[in-house]
Amino acid sequence: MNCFEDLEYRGLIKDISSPELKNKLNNEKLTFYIGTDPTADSMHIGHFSSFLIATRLAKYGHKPILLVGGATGLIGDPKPSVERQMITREQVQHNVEGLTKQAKEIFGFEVVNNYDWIKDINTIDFLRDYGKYINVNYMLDKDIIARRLESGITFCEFAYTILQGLDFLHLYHEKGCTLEVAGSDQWGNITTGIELARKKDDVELFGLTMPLVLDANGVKFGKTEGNALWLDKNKTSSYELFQYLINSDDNCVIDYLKKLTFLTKEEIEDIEAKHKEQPELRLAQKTLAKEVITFLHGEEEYNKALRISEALFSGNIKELSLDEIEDGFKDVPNFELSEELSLIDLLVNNNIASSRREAREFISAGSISINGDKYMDENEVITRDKAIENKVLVIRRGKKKYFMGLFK
Ligand code: 383
Repeated sequence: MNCFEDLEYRGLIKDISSPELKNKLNNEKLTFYIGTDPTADSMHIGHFSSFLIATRLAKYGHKPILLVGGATGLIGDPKPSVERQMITREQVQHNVEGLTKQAKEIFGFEVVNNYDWIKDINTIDFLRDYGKYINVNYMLDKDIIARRLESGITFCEFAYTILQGLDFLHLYHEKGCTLEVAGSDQWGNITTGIELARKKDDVELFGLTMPLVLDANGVKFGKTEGNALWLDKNKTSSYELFQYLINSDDNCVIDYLKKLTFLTKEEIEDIEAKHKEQPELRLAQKTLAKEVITFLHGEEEYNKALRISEALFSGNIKELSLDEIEDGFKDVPNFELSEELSLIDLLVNNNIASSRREAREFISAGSISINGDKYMDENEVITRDKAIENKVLVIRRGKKKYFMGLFK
């Protein structure tokens, strides 16, 4: 399979700026770039699904440049619905540092910051050197800008696309970059760069966009209720990521394997056949979790996530370290314990049971276990030595309800 066929097989091509790009990707070594704005200090899994194209194209001999938008982050790429909240320069700087470090660590490619070349362009030069080449009518035709005309758009955000366009031209001049890659929402910005290069320098630059990765409900991949899945493992633990990936819908998981892993077509087809036969084994989901977490955080983190999930499934809590328990039970109700107390007090004081009578019922029915052991004696006293590493009690009520008590 050649490079373009591989991208097509994986469903990674939404639009290309010219059919010629196909041959170029197959027969030449291109320098290309993909960018992100510093709206947070970590990328999330949605960025990952796009940025992975860098590693994929590098395997075919193309040269990636990753761009962090220290300048564009101060302006804000217009969203289809509303104007963005401005973020402070300090916040942008902090985010640039986080993203730069992360991009280098995860992908290992060159990272550039557009603040370095945009900060010194003065207003007159900006308007003469770039503004003069971009027709407002042309800008108004761009999908996102057109969608904002009703609700309103400031000049600040309106001008954003020209900055991204001049980045492309800058990287062409400085680094011979001839291709910009991105998710499909960036088509309008990519074509501004192509337009600028054509008009100003009479050269043809190229663009490629990828479709957004969606889940079974048509929601963006990685959007969980409330929170994003961050690539920083201090913000989203490997175990949380594992949970998300392992729960992928059967109808999407093969698509995710194509888009988010480097498994070959043959390997994916083999998994697909086995998965169809016995979906309950969740082979496809397990492979996805393994590939993605290993790529992002390394094999050790993957093994840790797997260990936590197996221990929680089998109830063998004592096999886990304190650190692993904290990862695995981050979201369960937790409380502090100052001294030893009776089992009944433990349950009632911490709202595990609503009354002493209910606590007794839970205990005699065998519904209470602590650190994996069933507690059936209502006169039991809970002492520190029952805690894992003398610190933590994982209390389970019934089949699924967990609580965590921590000795001070
Ligand atoms: C800035 C200056 C450039 C080139 C790109 C940029 C950032 C770009 C943008 N990208 C998104 C982001 O930062 O806003 N204007 O969150 C996302 N990307 C990638 C991908 C995606 C896009 O970082 O579709 C999802 O992740 O392109 O929404 O010179």
